[in-house]
Amino acid sequence: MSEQKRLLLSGDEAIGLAALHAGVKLGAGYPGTPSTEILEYFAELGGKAQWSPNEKVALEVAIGAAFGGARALATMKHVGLNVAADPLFTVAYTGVTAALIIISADDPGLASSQNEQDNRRYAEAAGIPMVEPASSQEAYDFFLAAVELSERWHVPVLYRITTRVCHSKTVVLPREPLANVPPANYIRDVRTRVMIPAYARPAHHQLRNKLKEIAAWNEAGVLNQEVPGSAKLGIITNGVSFMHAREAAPDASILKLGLTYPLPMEKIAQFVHRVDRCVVVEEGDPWLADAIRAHGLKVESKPEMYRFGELNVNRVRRILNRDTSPEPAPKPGKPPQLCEGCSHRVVFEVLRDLDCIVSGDIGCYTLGVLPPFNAMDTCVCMGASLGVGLGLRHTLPPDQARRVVSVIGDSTFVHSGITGLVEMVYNPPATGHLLIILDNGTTAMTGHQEHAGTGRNLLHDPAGKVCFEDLARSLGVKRVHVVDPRPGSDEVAQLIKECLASGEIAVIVARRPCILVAKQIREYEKCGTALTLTEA
Ligand SMILES: Cc1ncc(C[n+]2csc(CCOP(=O)(O)OP(=O)(O)O)c2C)c(N)n1
Ligand code: SF4
Repeated sequence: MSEQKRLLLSGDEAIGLAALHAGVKLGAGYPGTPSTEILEYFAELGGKAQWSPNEKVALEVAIGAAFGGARALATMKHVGLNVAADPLFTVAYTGVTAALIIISADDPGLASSQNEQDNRRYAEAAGIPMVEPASSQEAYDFFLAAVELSERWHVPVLYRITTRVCHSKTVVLPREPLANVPPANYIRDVRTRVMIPAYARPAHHQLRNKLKEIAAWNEAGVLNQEVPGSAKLGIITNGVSFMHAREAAPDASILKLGLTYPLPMEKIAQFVHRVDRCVVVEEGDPWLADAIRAHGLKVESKPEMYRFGELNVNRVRRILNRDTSPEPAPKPGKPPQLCEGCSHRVVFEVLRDLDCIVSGDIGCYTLGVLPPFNAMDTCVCMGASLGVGLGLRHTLPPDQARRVVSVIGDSTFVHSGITGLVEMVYNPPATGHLLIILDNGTTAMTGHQEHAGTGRNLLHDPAGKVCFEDLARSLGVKRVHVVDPRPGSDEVAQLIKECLASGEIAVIVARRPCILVAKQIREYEKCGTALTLTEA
């Protein structure tokens, strides 16, 4: 391998490059930290990539491509897999023709998420093989291996990465692009692709048989690594925890697992029996430790306090020393704030001043919960502002119900707010309801990605555009307003008051570009995109 080929890449970039070298024909995803850069980099390199309205649609698009014989990639953050869980469980049964790699980028420590769920459980629950790299080089190499695994057994592969792997930059030596890229070609196979019960029952048996074969293959698997060391201490680990473990216990014997579902239990048993003490070092849930113990093997799991947050070298040392003394509190950081001049500010000032009960959603605007606004009462998951707001409206005493407002960002509305709007039309509360869509023309929170409401695609070129006000009207909402939330104007306050007093269902689209990309949006508009965004 020549020196020129050494690249300094983040794990996300390494996956984007590997996808290109693996001949992935289509990558679909929805932005979410820490996964977002994968598709952006893949597209930058010339791969065909697109943002879908949400993760479920992204996975379905990727499934379609893989059914048709084209290698496909679906990317999302960990909570995105909850949205995509319905197709996930059934594509395990249908299998695929060409490789399907599903990226789950988990966020232990909640650097930028609403929970720190451990998606390794999805692999087991759905019966999908899972691969976990520990570095950028592995992110690259394991992706190519995952493509081969996927096509050998015709199964989708869950590719689980975590924040540190996604965002740390390390050296990558790329290989030559894979030569055997299959051409897309549809071959009818109704029994394996149409999951009516008569076909799904045998498909489940087939899946379990495939998993047995993959487990057997994993015993000698190339994705696992043994680091020889002292027999006094053995460590079983996965992902980035491997790096911490090596530094924390340089003399220990280590078994690092790369294909973590289905597990190579014989290999693990041999390792456990070879060492005096065996500790499982893993971030998040004690998933690996529980799985190993379920086979009657004696391993130590970390104390419960290390289930929370990311691991690091020091925390791994503490785990190995069975140290459960309180950890030093992290230094208090500066609380995040909406940018000066942010278009969301005006709306939250009004909601605060009118003492509304605000059913909120996820995006930059979630910061409306903090001072000086203190104007958000609930925030559960993407799209929940509508449903939760409607539930409050239906059941609160009328004087309180009339103060309930649902607030959602434009990208989030496209993601999972539209069905909530349908619910508002279908089951309108007796006091009516008000939805405010904060349309700043971008997905600001995850780094300003495009979405179906901006009229531009992932590369910011002109694309189809969903018009929110037309959509609301077409669904039957009579009271639909578009307003520019200009600082200093009382138009927003007047409209909100009017809608709340009407007792009808209403939608206000508060449209003003995110100040950080307003200039860029104007540039895109000049290049031919038909936009209706108000100039900042
Ligand atoms: C299921 C899920 N997918 C992705 C994310 C990551 N994420 C959080 S908010 C958000 C969208 C924010 O965009 P928008 O609603 O337009 O609000 P803005 O940040 O622009 O104010 C995304 C993609 C998430 N939290 N949950
Ligand atoms: S990035 Fe844009 S949307 Fe987010 S706080 Fe700043 S101005 Fe507001």
